[in-house]
Amino acid sequence: MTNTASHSGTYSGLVSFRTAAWGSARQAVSLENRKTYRVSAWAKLASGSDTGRIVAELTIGGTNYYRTLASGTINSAGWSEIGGEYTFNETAPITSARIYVDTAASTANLYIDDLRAERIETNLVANSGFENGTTGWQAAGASISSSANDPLFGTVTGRVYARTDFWSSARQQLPLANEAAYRVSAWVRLASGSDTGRIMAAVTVNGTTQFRTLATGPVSASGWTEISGVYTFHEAAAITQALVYADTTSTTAELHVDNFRVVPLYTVVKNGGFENGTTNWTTIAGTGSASATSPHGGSYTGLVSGRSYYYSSLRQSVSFVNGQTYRISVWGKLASGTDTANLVAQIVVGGSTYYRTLATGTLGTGWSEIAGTYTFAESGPITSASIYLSTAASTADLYSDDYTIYPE
Ligand SMILES: [Ca+2]
Ligand SMILES: [Ca+2]
Repeated sequence: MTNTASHSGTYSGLVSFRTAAWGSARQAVSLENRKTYRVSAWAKLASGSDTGRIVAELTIGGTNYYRTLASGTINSAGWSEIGGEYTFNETAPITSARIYVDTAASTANLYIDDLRAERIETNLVANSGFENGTTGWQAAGASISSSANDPLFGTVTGRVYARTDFWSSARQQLPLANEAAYRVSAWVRLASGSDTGRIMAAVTVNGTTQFRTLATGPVSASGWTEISGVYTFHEAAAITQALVYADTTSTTAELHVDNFRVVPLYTVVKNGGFENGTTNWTTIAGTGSASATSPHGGSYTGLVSGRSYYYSSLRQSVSFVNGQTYRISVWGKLASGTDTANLVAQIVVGGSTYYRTLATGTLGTGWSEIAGTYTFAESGPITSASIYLSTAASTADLYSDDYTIYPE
């Protein structure tokens, strides 16, 4: 540390005798895969000018990886801020991480100050609190404005008035994808009366508009309520356009809307719908295939035939983080009979193998969902894991489709 030059407070960091551009002061931090971070730092060189970088050194499965989180020009003339947002998209959980500021080429003495990294959610909705007026929003069957009456978050809220029908709303176009899951939420209040409020998506699929209810909740004039839920699109084809909005089910009363959030969730299961055949899957004690016979979603379903044991199944290696809560869903059916079915995680902790039932339900000859939430509470890190759908006793042919497991 030095007090000869600081951006704020009395001290700044000083890295001198730098033998390489990566010469830096590093700090161990906790960074999570699939999460978005807002990073910033102030930096200055003792001489010259160069690209300054905020870098994360990640350890994943014993190997180090380097990710440039943000970069910008820094020089000796004065303090410059480097900043940006970065989402980690690694193939496995980040087991440890360090963060630091370095340069692209310069080895001049490097001053750094106010290095920050904070986790933020990726909200796809722009101007989600209407603080920038109606920018990004379009009116459907109503007039829209931002209103300083009745503020909830910030200084204004969205106001949807002169509503001609229950679907009259402020809408925003978002890049939503089929077979992807989203956590949606919005705060809503009516100017009068009460009703059921909805968060809706009008999605264009094969040239036709489909209306999907993403979440519902009671709304009224007596106070603000939050509508929230998690929704996964299972459309017949790709979504080519999507408009998201909050509406009601019958009233045309004026609607106030604030903090509209649509956050993408990332399933840890790959090819969970078997649309890429049995890629990513292996079969235990049976014959696994992707069958085109009455899939639950898309064109194919997983099928295990010739099952010699109740645990005969399609399996996939996945990454689980101890302490993390996961939202689980899989659809299954049997070729005959009924039985209890369990979505099981086989995990390795401290060199020992354990079996955890993530969700349980009953399967028959029609499609049923096995769903729930599960939080791992192990004695140490989960070093490897696989998941599979098992029956309790039946050895009938087992169909399964649309596996999703989302970290909450
Ligand atoms: Ca607001
Ligand atoms: Ca499928």
